[in-house]
Amino acid sequence: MMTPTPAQTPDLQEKIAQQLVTTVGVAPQDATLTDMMQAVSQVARQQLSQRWVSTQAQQHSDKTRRVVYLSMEFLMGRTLSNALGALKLRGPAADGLQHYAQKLEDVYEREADAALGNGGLGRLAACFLDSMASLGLPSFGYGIRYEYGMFAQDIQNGAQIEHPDPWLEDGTPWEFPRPHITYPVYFGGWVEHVDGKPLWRHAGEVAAKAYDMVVPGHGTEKVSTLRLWKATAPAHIDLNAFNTGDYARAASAKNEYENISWVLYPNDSTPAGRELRLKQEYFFVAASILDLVQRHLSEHPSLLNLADKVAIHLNDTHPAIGVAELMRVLCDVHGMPWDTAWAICQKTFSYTNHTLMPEALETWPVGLIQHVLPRHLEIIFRINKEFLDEAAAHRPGDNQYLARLSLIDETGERRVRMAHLSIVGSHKVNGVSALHSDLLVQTIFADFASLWPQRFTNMTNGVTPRRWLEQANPQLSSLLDNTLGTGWRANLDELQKLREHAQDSAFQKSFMDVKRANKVRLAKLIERSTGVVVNPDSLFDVQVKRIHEYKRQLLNVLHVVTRYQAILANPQGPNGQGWVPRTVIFAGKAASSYHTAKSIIRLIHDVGLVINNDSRVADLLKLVFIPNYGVSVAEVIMPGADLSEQISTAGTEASGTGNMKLALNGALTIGTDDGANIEIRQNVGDDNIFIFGLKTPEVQALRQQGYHPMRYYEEVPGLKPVLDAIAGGQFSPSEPGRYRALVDSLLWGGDHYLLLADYAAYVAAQHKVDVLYREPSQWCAKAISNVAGMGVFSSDRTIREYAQQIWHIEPQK
Ligand code: 26Q
Repeated sequence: MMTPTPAQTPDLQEKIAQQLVTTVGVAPQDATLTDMMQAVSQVARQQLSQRWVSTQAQQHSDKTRRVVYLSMEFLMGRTLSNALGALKLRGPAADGLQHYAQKLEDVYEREADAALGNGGLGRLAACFLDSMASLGLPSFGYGIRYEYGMFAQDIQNGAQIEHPDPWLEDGTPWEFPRPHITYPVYFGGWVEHVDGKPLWRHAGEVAAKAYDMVVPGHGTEKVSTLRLWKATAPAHIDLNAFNTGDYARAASAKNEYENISWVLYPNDSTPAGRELRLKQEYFFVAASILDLVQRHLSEHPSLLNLADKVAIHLNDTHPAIGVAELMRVLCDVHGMPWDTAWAICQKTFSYTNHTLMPEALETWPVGLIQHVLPRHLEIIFRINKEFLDEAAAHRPGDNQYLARLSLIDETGERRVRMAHLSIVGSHKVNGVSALHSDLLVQTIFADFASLWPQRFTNMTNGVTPRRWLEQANPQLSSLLDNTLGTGWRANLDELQKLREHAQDSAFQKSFMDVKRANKVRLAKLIERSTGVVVNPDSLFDVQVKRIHEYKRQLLNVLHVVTRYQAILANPQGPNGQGWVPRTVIFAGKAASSYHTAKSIIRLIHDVGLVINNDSRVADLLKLVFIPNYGVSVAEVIMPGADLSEQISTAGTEASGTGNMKLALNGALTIGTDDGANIEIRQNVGDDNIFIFGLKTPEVQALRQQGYHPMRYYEEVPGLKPVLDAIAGGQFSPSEPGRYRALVDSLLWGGDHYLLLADYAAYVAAQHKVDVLYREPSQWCAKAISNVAGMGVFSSDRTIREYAQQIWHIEPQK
């Protein structure tokens, strides 16, 4: 049994010097911050390597049951600080660097983010890896080693410009190439049936090469592995090209193979139905399944006990083709009878759904699958036939019912429904918050849920307290250490004990000092990235997330303009008490092809330009947009927020996880009755959160009875002048019509996300926020109560639930 031993520390300075000379190739006195980052990373990497080798060796000799987490996205962010934290080397590394007159924080900054994901789903996968490692769960994450991650967002004249993200350009200290772990992945061609046996005559092949990243556990010497696949030309193909001496052709052929893992699709929520995306999905799933099958066969004589030894989890439907691929491997390659293979498949797979929005549900044209994966299409058809035969026994003759259940959508161009394939192929299906899981069962998956009620369950999301509290907020962490002890890192429920301190004025003072320092840090980031100087004593009102109509950043802007107009109309403030100074902070990326989202970004900038330069408003209101939101930017924003905006139309945000990070760092939530906001309210208490607006059944009822946004425009006090100002060009004088279409989409386009219906309740809730903020001690007590209630939102709790209820995996001793 391994016990955590403090890593050797006294000679860290020397180890850094050694790495500078031997690995980085510079003299210590000449080392730049980037050189230092590389050297310190090498020191950490070596120690993690040792933990890795022993974790793997033990799992191999125990033939332990493992979980395989398949995800197209892992939004890892930076690694160095997390690695040092797990090794308990932050202090020694900081001391070591002092000898070179360099600060560890500045060294961290030289590392590029590994931004291999879009948003919530990708960051959730990264938090899950941290928790799996920290709980000592035998686990593998599998994904794609994108050469280019999430695009970098630049703002020019208020508009979003996308730049590529060449995060690997200067190499990364954190990957371990495994040149010997390479598998062929085949595409295209046709299927012949010879003596009743299918033979896939594929037309194309690429090689999948493994690159591993070590995932350190905290408070344990256990580690986990993230294995990412890079697409390359198969060795034999390369050879042929070189033999002909045609180097130019060889180079261009190389690109054709490598394009599969070239770039992350930057679409959040709306699937891009492109052939390359389908190839990406199959590419990484096929390689991962070959890898886990070969690992299984190195430990066991046959695949018959596969389901006892591995749990495969599908992070949304993006890896759903894995269901057909495992059937192909078991039946076609290993000669297993169909029924035996199908039973193994269903016992092995489980699936998480992350969205209810119909346009976000992944489907692929039958013709495209036929073209790229002809054998898989046959397998999908057989799965479908056997499934529909079984379903027909429940409701004989009900063809509409069968059409709704079918894996194939026959309305219009025939398409494969990847969610249906995932449900049928899995033994458990879960949503990501209580509300979302209930809605899945009541709406989009209702037919499946009545067929198989036991299959559907909830796993409320969580976030890792190591990155989102210990690492992002060192000052709050040390206050917690001094008040509660250090156990909260591994057992976040210990935060409950903070409740006793919520009213304690000495503790309040320390808590407010921490918040104030974090706001100063955030204010510096704002000035550096936007040029706008903001007042750290103003209320920091934060909405950070992907830009999407359902998340209603535009509703937030409507409130800002409302406040702007009210300040001008009444400088003395409501009741003559003056205005509570506010800084409204946005950040987030828009999918490059999402016009409306981009227009909202531009509107935020245009409104900000007017308000921030209006001397009548002075310090009472500022509006900023922090560019290039990502994990590292979030680590600065979360600790500096006072107010967390979670204002999606009820029933649309599956869970949210930013809401958890913000509350954990002492922000109060203003939000709708949606996703995990509901559970946050239950855990922090009704009095410590601002919930407003229509609830999900009310949204459904309003839409049903006929929603008329124009009525709200005419009747709700204050709304008309706000919309008129935006639509009339007050914030875009050089192009007065710039936001006409945006406003028309509300007034004439049906206001699909019901902004106008919730506007009055939102403005009223914002007024309550002001009233409370005038009472710093009351505000602070509620902020403390928020932190105290967040224990349940640790991803450790989430992963324990998955491990016990879905994967049946025990922590390794
Ligand atoms: C699919 C096909 C082709 C191209 C792109 C995609 C694609 C990519 C990313 C579809 C969806 C996504 C991302 C979805 C996502 O992040 N959903 C969020 O998941 C979080 C974690 O569960 C929840 O907290 C959020 O509520 C949910 O919006």
